[in-house]
Amino acid sequence: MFKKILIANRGEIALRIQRACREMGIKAVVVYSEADREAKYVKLADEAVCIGPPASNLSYLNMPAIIAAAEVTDAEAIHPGYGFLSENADFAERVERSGFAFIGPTPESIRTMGDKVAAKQAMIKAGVPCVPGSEGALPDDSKEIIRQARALGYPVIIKAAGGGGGRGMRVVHTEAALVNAVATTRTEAGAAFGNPAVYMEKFLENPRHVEIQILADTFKNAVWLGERDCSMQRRHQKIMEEAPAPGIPRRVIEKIGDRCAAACKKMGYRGAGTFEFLYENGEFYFIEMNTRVQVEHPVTELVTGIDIVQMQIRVAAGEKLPFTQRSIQVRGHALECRINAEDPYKFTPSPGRITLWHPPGGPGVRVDSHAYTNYHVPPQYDSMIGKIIVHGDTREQALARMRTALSETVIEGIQTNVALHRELLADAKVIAGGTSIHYLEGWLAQHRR
Ligand code: MV4
Repeated sequence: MFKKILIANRGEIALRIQRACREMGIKAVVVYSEADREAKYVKLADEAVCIGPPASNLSYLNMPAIIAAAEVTDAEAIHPGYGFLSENADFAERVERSGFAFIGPTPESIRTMGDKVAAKQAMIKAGVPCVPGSEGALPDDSKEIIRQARALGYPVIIKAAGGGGGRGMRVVHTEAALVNAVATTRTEAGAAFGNPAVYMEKFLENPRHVEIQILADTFKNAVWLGERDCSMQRRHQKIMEEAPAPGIPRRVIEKIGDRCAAACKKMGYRGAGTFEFLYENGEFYFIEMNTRVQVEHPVTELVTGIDIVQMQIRVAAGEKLPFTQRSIQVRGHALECRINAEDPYKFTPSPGRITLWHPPGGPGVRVDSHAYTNYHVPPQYDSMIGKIIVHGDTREQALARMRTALSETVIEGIQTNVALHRELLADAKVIAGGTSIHYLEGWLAQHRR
């Protein structure tokens, strides 16, 4: 096992990774920008290295500075967390070429999944069901594009191969709009991602977002850890997640989960990963794969009892997964509410000093946050300041625990979305479960004008 790991991230995930290290007897080095100098998780780390000014480009995205920090501290491995450099294949490659272990998949896996056309082709080959669409990237020939859209039936969606997470896509409702939409998406994709390739899919109008967590080692073992429902989102920012996904028959999920694990074995995937699906009318359709630990990983940890970050570290150190698929059980229900420092109406960031921080507690309540009274939320980064995660024997108990947790939560000095979570947990459709990816935006239009 590693003796020392460098954490190339900030905020709650930097603290989360540090906790995994400490439990495993591994020293944790954090890198930080000048804006995070006073953060508590920086003080808690065994060692801390300032890597640059507040702007991410000059600090958390600064590859030479991060690798130099690993060199001077004698770290053996680098954990990239989520966001920042976590899905940058060039970074993974530079980390490995510099003689460190990258706590994540191979650069090749990251590169394949970063190209959404290549990712989809890999899934089709591995028997994972995908949204019906173009076979690979669209050609230049307008006639052929029109023919393919007719075969699918409108509406269709044009997506950039270099996009993902909601970036670089356009819905097309009529043939009259098609060729122009493809051309515009291509131009935008070329400018934004340096890759003008686009592909087409049938547009699913009212799906849920359900994702499968997987873990794979370097001995051809791969398991899936159940699913998460992440449909509660606004502008591609998830705010609440849960596991398991309410109302989906177990046999349907099991078939998909087994396909995901099999795909990992076939691809020689290593580490933690997430297969994202759209779920509509009882069917799963793969859309993208994430090659990092995700913000919402704790709901899976609470229902399976498996520490996903520790498993990432073990697999990166060349250990075998310590369990088989048969031994993995999903127990009870977990919910996560993301706490954002933001204006509750306009959703603009609300950085500044937290003058009072009272996190909730009690049975089945977990808070993953780096915040504390007097912590200054810097304006340069994501507005998420923490997550409240609850577990219960049933979904009803988890909902009740989350309501109690939110009622105990006091955050003063900045604006947050805590009140929004409280209102959503009193909504009949949310309580019933199984709302689509469009539910929150519709709810906001009705309740927040
Ligand atoms: C789709 C779709 C409907 N049909 N693809 C948005 C994020 C990216 N991961 C893929 N996305 C979508 N792809 C087809 N064929 C609808 C979305 C989508 C969405 C997906 C997941 C979560 C939230 C979303 C919000 C709007 C659109």
